[in-house]
Amino acid sequence: MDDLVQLHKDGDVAIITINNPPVNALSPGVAQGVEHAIAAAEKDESVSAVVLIGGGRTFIAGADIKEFGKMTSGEKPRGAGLLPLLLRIEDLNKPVVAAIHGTAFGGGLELAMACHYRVAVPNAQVGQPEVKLGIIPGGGGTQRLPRLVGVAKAIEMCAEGNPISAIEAQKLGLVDRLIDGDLLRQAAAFAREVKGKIIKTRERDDKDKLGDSQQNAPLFASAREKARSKQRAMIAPLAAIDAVEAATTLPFDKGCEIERELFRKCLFSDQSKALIHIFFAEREVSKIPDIPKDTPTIPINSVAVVGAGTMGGGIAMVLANAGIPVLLKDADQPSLDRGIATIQKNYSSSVKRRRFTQQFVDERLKLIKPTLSFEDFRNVDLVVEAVFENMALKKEVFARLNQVCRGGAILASNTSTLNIDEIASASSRPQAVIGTHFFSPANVMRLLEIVRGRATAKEVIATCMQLSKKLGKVGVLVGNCRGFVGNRMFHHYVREAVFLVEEGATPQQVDQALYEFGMALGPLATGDLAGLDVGWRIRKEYRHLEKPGVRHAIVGDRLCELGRYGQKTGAGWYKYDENRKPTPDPEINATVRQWAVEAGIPQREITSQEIVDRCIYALVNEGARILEEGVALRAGDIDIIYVSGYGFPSYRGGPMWYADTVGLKNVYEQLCDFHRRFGELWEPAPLLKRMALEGGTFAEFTNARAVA
Ligand code: 3H9
Repeated sequence: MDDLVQLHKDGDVAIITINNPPVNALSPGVAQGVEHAIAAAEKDESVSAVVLIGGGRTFIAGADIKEFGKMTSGEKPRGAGLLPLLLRIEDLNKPVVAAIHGTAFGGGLELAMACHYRVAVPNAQVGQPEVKLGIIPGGGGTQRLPRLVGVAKAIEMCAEGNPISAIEAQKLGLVDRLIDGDLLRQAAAFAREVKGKIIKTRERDDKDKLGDSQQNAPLFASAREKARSKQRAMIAPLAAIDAVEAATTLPFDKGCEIERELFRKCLFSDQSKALIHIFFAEREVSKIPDIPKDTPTIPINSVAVVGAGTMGGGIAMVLANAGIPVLLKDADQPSLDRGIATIQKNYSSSVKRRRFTQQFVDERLKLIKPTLSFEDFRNVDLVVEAVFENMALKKEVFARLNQVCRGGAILASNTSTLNIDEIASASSRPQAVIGTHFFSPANVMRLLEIVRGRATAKEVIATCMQLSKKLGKVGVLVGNCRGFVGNRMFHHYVREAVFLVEEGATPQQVDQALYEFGMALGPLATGDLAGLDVGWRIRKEYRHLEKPGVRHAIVGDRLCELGRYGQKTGAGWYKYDENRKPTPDPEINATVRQWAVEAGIPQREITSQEIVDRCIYALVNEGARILEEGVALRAGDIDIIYVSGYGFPSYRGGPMWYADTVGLKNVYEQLCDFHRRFGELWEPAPLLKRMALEGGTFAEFTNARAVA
């Protein structure tokens, strides 16, 4: 056969092995290779059964996602499609057994379902994750899956995209046998058991599990309702539900036609392009040009966290959840006790919500050891400082760490805005110092900004990048500047949100417009959640840097002066009940309006479009400066930061991808208009201007000096 697919024989069983590392995606040539092997097995009279298996670490992770971009840009598809192969296998008069390890995802599961039997190792995973890429299964998955697992489970798997274990798959009837031990040998033995028997009903003809319209109607109705609320504004989940519904009302071939149509509609949508961009960008973030994959790393077997507040406690939980012992330090016993009590409370609510079992939580809690003494830090491999955001205090901590920590230990700061080089200057080993900026709540948010200081050693960076994966985070390397990437951009976004309120919009109007754009939470509600005093304190610290004559917001400070810090004080832009449920506060809206009028700010009607454009383009313009300065490695890195840390809708691909989608020329023209109307804060970033005038996209932009 060829390189991608091999055929060999084990007695009377033909073994077809797919070898397309790293994940055996169905790249051009794979389907043909399998088809040739099937044809050869059919012709060979000494073959009585076939096993289909993946070489390397997995069965088949699905269609080759790289090919989708080519399809939508009009390139002719290379190689045969998957559908004819599936029918060919199903029609073969010798039993075909799919032997699954690793993952059978997307087209991989579709291929397995077209086989007559499936066996799997218990830790294998199977699923139809296509919706996460903004598409739906396109190889009959929405038609065969309900026939195998029933309508309710098929809707869930196709519309939500989460995989299930082989153990669950066996209970559902999707896997025929679980195999402990040598998968290939036992799959061949299974094939011998079933050879010569009447081949199990072809899945496409089987209707037993499809239910009737009366049973199914409430399932589809509730699935649609759930998709509309949990996967807000996304088209693929609803399309997946429509396709599964077609399986219940139409013959198999017609159902496949409907699936195909919906698949194409989704594939050619902006949402799918954005989500595929996010898929690859998330994998790209770990590639750092001057830090090769084989850079040595430092084993992290124990960690200390300084500061048992909200962030420190959350970071301790993240580490413990990954099985790493943590020392949690605070300055005095009451603060430490409060920190530990909060951790216990958070864990018990996870048990109540069934996220963790009691046993898991008990084990994690044992890993977190409270301490009041830096002396206990002598043997730890990593320290994460998470004290109050104050330079003098941080420097004091780093000077102390320098005294007590062993040589080779990593000294990390969870600062969200401060200069990492200045923090490092408090120690005599700046090469060991790095920023690890977790996002609140640290045990929930996926983003970890990893801040490279001037002297940070490559091993230290490689170790933190590796650790981020172990912690279930997406680590993004950024350069050192005030606010790094995420908060530096966010500052501009919130600035515009507050300006809009000062000019006549209500906080609710601003938040609603951005929520409808797709943000998880509006900027003002986010401020209330994070605490308005945080920004207030920072603004006061940096007030001396404000340029005279440049507009700065006034009403945010005035709210804080009234003690309205947000959720924690029961009032901010909104008022909150004891369960922190927000309601608009007409009184404060009127007061804010009065402050703005007194400050001489003209009042007017503001549209949702203006709210979205001003807030999102403020992000984009600053993102362009960040890219040009090399504070981020790639536009995709900024997108990942925003999607995984700031609630930016993944189906819009992140702010930089969104700008590319709108067209940089259009964005630039809008920025010029804002510049004319609102002054120098809107001066278009030079990179954006250049690209708008000369052509180009952020996605293509590279900066050889970035984050080096
Ligand atoms: C589909 O099947 C549609 C059908 O219904 C239609 C049929 C007509 N294609 O994630 P990793 C690359 S849609 C191309 O770091 P892990 C990935 O980019 C597809 N490339 O490893 C990376 O490359 P690099 C449905 C792929 O062990 C490398 O493999 N399937 C694909 O952490 C390693 O990836 C999915 O959505 C692919 N399908 O996780 C599954 N998959 O080294 C998507 C991976 O250059 N894949 N690559 O950066 C995954 O969920 C994870 O990759 C997986 C492995 C769990 C498999």
